[in-house]
Amino acid sequence: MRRLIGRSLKISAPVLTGLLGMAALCLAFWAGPAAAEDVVGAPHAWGMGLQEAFGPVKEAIHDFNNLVLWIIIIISVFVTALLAYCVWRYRESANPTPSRTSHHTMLEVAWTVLPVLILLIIAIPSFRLIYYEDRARDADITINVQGRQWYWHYAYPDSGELAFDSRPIPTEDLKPGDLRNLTVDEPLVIPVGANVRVLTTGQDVIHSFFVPSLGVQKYTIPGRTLETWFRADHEGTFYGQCNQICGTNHWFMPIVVKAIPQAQFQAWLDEAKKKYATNETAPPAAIAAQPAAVATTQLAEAGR
Ligand SMILES: [Cu+2]
Repeated sequence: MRRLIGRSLKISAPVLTGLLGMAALCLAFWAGPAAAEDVVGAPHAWGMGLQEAFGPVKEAIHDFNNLVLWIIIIISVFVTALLAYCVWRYRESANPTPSRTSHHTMLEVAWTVLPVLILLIIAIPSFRLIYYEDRARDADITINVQGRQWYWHYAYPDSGELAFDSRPIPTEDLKPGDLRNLTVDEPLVIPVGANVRVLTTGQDVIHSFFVPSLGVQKYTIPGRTLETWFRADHEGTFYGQCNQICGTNHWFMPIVVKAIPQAQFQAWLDEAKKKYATNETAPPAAIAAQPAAVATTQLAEAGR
């Protein structure tokens, strides 16, 4: 009996995890879908699941997430039911003389082989997704993304010297309708429906270019160039943030991607080439005013 109880207790931790997961899932369904908004690709209050997909990469991520979620649900339900049955069937009053069995070869082979098979079922689409995200096969446009402390620098190598900085807008300067902590002065503009190759580098420390609704996330590492890609299948505005701890202002490194029709994009390119012809930008006043704090942070990071 003790052995049986001990074995039951061993599987109670995953059960607890499963139950908590199911509770979170129920809450997510209860919270319901996002209200219709003018902007797309942004977080919203009480959002519990993944952000809505607006491109093929994010759709592939959703598919993989759903597959794993269903496997988790099935395992959680199975283990919970098995545990409940054992507790009821082998309670002391119903089973006063417990079995002394300590090994069961077939059972032990089964509970080793089955998890291996489940892991294989997860691994194959997982690797497929990693390679799908890895690089653009038929890129229509290339964009260089450089993470800097603490803003973004975008360059369009297909369009000569076109490059500009994208800096966050402080709360006090927001206009009506702007999203707090997510709005920038100069968004990254792309043509809708185009496969966008993204080449990332870091200027100072490691940042991460992350736009959840487009399914793009890549480290920006000093001295290295990494590749990924995305496509926006809908016109709109898609918000993201640096999601790699990169220093004092890490929390305030928003990303805005604007997808516009191809014809408008050409017009924007012509305008942008004139507008950003002199790409001289001063550091933001807020950062320039706190040199001591920044230096302390950099020292602390160097010590890590
Ligand atoms: Cu960063």
